[in-house]
Amino acid sequence: MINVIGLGYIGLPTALMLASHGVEVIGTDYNKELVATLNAGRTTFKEDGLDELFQNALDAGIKFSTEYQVTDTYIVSVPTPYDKFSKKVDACYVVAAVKSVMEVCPKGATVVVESTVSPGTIDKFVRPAIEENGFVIGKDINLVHAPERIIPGNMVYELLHNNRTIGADDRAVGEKIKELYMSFCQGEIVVTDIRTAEMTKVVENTFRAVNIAFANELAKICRHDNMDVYEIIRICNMHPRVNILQPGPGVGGHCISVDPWFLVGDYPSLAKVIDESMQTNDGMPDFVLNRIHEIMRENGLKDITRVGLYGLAYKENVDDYRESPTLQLLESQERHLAPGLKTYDPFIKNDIVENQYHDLDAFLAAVDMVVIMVKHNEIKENMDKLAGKVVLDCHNICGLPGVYHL
Ligand code: SAJ
Repeated sequence: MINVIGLGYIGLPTALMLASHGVEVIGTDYNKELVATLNAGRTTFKEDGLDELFQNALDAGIKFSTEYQVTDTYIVSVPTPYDKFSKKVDACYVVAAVKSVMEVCPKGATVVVESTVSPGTIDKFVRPAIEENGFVIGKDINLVHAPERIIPGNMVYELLHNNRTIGADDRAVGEKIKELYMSFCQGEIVVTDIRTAEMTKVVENTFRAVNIAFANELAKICRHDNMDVYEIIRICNMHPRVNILQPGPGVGGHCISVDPWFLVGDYPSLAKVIDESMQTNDGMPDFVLNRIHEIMRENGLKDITRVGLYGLAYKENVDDYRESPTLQLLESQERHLAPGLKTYDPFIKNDIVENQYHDLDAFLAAVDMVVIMVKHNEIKENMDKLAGKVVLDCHNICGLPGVYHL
């Protein structure tokens, strides 16, 4: 039996996928409400194919509990926040979960850490948490790091098809865990050591962050001299060895906007390009805010409360708003002592900010200017409703005449 610890964005789909492929699974989370919701037969977030996967897993006998189980294999998939000041990973949840596992697990058990951690975290924090219980790693407890790679918005497909990395001290243990993931994963699974697995995961997200920063910097350069950044990127990308990403109103989510900071925090004098890139991305909401004020002036609009931000999620078609550029922009606007911007997001049903609407038509009726912060399918399908509004399209999806861009 596998005990999956942490039933959030990664742990839950992983647990469901294992259970749907014939593995006996019990999912554990310390959040009683979350466990109760799952036990009542409801998923806790929206994702393509997740509800069907959930049903398959229930049919296969998956169970959810707040208790850690006595078994031989644990997958730990809990959050790894970062400390905003030191830029270092905060491994407290991983360490707490591993310590709780140590209280119940028998000798010979394998602990797989799936949570993303910065290189060296397992040596620095996880090994001591195991050893302080008197366990000898490699003899009493096997340790594995298997960072996930799935992308929110396409998680179920990517769980099945992505290649994976497994880091282990002992090759044979790595191969055994590889077999477990092969119960559902159709991609290639590489077995390596733990430090390499830690580093590859952070480097992958850093690669993307740096490339998005490059696109964002191009957007700023092009804005400065009134060039069309989208047309320039489109043409450059016709070169066989150029593949530039898209500029946007900022970089959110709990991965690309966080993980690269681990490298800056740990190697401040070496990670220069990464540091600059992260600052460029983090500066985008302020860049958008300046554009809003510029465009308001140009159109004689004086009332900030008649400006609406479309989208609160960190990216399109997901309901996750962690580190969302819209929230960053709202914070910035409030620092300028002029709150009042209106917002709306079809995926966010609860009230998370002031002046938030829950109906597209009501939102549009309340504003003269719309800023497209997130390219949800809903707005793409309702472009005609933007007629007559001043529009700042941060994703170049509008195609309407007179629309403003980054
Ligand atoms: N974004 C841009 N321009 C782009 C692409 C993205 O501004 O061209 C923005 C998005 O709008 C969003 C942010 O970047 O705000 C991040 O979105 P994303 O879709 O690039 O990535 P995430 O954070 O949802 O998922 C990433 C993925 N990592 C890589 O692609 C290298 C995913 O595979 C990882 O599993 C995930 O991080 C994670 O959990 O680490």
